[in-house]
Amino acid sequence: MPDLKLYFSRNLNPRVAVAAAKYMDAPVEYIPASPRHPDHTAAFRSLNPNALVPVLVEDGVSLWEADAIAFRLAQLCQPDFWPGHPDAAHITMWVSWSAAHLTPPGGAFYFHRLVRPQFSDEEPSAEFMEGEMRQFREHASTLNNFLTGRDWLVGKGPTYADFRVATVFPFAKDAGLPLAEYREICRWHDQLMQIEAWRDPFLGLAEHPDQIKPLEGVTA
Ligand SMILES: N[C@@H](CCC(=O)N[C@@H](CS)C(=O)NCC(=O)O)C(=O)O
Repeated sequence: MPDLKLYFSRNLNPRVAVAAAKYMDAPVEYIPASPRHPDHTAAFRSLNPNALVPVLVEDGVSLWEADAIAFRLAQLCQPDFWPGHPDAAHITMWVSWSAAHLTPPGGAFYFHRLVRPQFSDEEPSAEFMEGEMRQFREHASTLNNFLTGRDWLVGKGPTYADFRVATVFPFAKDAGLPLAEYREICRWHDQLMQIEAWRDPFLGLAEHPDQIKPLEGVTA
């Protein structure tokens, strides 16, 4: 097994990568990171030019984007979680669909209700949020209809499709997303929440330090 370091924060996309790594019991070292802290951004760009987490460093080589990280960890640890699944193309369909359609409007609510207030009072316009809500409802309906009569999105057990499509759902209540209106989504997500890696991916992981220290394992 290669040496694997997973840089994460407790936000939306790193949450998915950490949940996938935990679910597959991947032997990664979890390193809390704050790539947007002014003291860290320059150094972090040597790991990810976008200065974002998650990043997986495998034997010194960086891989960024939660989906690429889940794909690689599945290759190493549990191929049928994605690339080795007999319906891998369907899993990729959901990964792609959620990135293009469901997660952006859901993410707008996550960002403006939960993240942006931590550093800015500048509210988006009501028209903008209404448009995002319309988009969210349209795609949530698609998902809700598809889940009718199905336990999981692809095949008979959880795959990365379920994790990725559910990206914003753990935050739905606090972000003001009307998830309760979608019965099938609630049923499916309650089932996902029974998986400890999804329910509480950060369990046992180091907190982000109050005092920002030099970034572990990185030389700027
Ligand atoms: N497309 C990227 C998005 C990564 C991203 O936007 N990361 C955000 C968190 S959701 C980030 O690093 N923000 C700074 C932080 O969390 O400290 C992915 O899917 O991995």
